[in-house]
Amino acid sequence: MTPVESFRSGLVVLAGRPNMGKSTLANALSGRHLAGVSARPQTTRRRISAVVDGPDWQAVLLDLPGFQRPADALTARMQRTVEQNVADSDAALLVLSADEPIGGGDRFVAERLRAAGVPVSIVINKIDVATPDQLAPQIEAAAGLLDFVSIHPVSARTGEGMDALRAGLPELLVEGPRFFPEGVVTDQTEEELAGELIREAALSHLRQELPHALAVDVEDIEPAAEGLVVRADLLVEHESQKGIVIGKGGRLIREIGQAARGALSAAWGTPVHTDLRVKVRRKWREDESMLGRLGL
Ligand SMILES: Nc1nc2c(ncn2[C@@H]2O[C@H](COP(=O)(O)OP(=O)(O)O)[C@@H](O)[C@H]2O)c(=O)[nH]1
Ligand SMILES: [Mg+2]
Repeated sequence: MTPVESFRSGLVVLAGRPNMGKSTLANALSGRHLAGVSARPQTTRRRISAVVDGPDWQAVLLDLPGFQRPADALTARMQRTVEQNVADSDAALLVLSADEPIGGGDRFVAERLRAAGVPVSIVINKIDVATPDQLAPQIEAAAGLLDFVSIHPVSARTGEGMDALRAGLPELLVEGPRFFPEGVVTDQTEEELAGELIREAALSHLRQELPHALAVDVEDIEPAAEGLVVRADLLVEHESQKGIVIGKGGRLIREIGQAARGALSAAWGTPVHTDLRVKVRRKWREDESMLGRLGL
């Protein structure tokens, strides 16, 4: 008789500074657009699970906000989410960027992972924008950060190195059953995904200063004559910000809606309409009940 192959599984946190490409990696590895991606600060505010299935293993990637120093009730909650998920995880991917020097921020994250005592693989992302002579010293510096299982230079954008990264995931897992049934890719609700992709669309159209002040509150998702309609409020903190998000003659909010409809239609495989309103909610970032309502 052949022995029964054991199944391996685990919660694997994506840990790193902001803007290293953690959310891009979660999307690329799961093959789905689950997490908002942008070069703006605070793109990721909540934990998003992205399931990666192998023949005899399942890794649940936990995409998280980047490690940061709390500045208000919102960022305090975000950092708490990071710390809790690192503490509860089975393993971690420490995500670094190939084109930025490894520094104190990366060492801080590495130290937290070391203290958590979980196996860590290192991902050096964005190799598409690094020169060949940048990469070798970067790999050497990364290797000095902490004990690791493996190091993967990759580009989440072009896909280079991603097969090897995926193939290395089971090494980080432990013997155990699936967390999610086969075919399920996330625990995100449709409302949460809609909020995430609308915010991504908004961030890609907005300037540097606004991202911190912007939140998306999805009111409802209903069947339309064709496909679905998503009704959502874009919350900002000041009247002046409202004008910025709406844009001249409503141009910006229309562009945001168009980008969000494209992303949501692709995600759900059905036409999606959006009904977006911009509202002022002063100090929502300090309002614990509002943060609760927004799932933050
Ligand atoms: N050139 C390049 N850019 C990338 C790559 N992965 C992510 N990015 C970009 O880096 C920025 C931050 O990505 P994101 O996934 O939101 O980073 P996170 O904050 O770590 O989740 C975005 O502009 C991405 O498009 C990559 O492999 N190559
Ligand atoms: Mg992110």
